Amino acid sequence: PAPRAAALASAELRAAHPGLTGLTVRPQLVVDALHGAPKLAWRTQTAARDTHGNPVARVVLTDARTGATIDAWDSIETAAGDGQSLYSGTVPLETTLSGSTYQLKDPTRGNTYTGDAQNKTDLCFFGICFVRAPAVLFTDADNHWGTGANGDRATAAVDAQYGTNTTWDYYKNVHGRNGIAGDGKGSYNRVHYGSNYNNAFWDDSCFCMTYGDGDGTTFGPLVALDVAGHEMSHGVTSKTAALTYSGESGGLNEATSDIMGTMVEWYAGNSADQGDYLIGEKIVKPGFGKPALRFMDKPSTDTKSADCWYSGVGNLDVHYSSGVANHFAYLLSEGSGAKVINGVSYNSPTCNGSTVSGIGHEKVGKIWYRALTVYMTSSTNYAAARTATLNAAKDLYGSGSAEQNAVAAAWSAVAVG
Ligand code: ASN
Ligand code: ZN
Ligand code: CA
Repeated sequence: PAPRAAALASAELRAAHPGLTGLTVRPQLVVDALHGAPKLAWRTQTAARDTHGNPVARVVLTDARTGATIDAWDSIETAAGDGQSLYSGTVPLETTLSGSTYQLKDPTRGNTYTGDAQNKTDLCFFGICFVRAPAVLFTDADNHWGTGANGDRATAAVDAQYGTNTTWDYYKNVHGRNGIAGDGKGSYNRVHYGSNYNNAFWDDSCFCMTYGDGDGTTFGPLVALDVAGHEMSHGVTSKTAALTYSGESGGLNEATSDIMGTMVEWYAGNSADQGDYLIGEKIVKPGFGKPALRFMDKPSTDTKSADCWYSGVGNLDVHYSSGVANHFAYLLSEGSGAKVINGVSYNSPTCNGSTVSGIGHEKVGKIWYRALTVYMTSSTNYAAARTATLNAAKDLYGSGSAEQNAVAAAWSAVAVG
């Protein structure tokens, strides 16, 4: 009977997702012709939310006469859509179908979603927020999002959601990390924060990403892939090494975000935003006066960042003391000297007159991630970062390996060690 089928199906969902809430159960009498001779069966649809708030759902098919389970399968209503982004072309999006409306929320990536901050701002003092700009979930009738232009408020949302998806995939597929916190739970994005707001930031307290639209003269909307990867990597750092955001550890915190944001951009393999060693090349406008925010091959190109370590480099703003590690990461990836990659010209000097050769950005991402998550701590400075990455390279490629030797040479080339 129906109640028995319903009880069985609910028990299955509860067993798979302990602590679920908002359970709904809907048994339907059907003729099952797919499992042997046609017979009367209960097709029971269950749905609920898990402890993270993610939707979970399962269908259980039971024999109406005997009550035996015939078949069962998970059945979350994920929909495959697409979006026209501002910077990354047309991109695939996994969304949630709720009733007849699509939501910009991805059940396959921990329910990451994107909302509209409606040009409002947070009001916070010393990290405590009294007012928060909203994140009004984007919805759509046909699951084709944005237009590729700013006139549609969903366009920036497409970039933000794509950036979160790509960052999620990079950490998961390359490093086996399940989400920013490693707990399978998605974060969320707010776009159109404030007005003419020339920044983007990660906030640990909401575990969320926020993007301004830029003033249109120095910056466009700050929703590019490397910016997304940069900001969300601040979340990864806060959950792992927790590098203190001042002094040399602060520079390493910033560099971690630049390095991993760059790895996300390379990982995406998107022809509209190809991999490079520049930060923010998509968001800068002519009024900024430079082709990117930061330049990893030669950080001093921005006129503020350090190329080489020196005693006191930790007194610089963290976005400039990061230069030493960004330079290290470029040299370790591509080597010193002049090089053109994907149409971008680089020319990376060394601080000790050496010539170094690179091992490729993929290995650098692996070494840095392992150093960050296994060896670095809140007080790691440049000397300790050298040791951390040497240990990571030893774990990954062996003691005395070419990779470990390259790590040593690249640090020496930026005057660390
Ligand atoms: N976009 C900046 C950053 O990630 C925001 C900040 O100043 N923390 O570094
Ligand atoms: Zn940052
Ligand atoms: Ca870039």
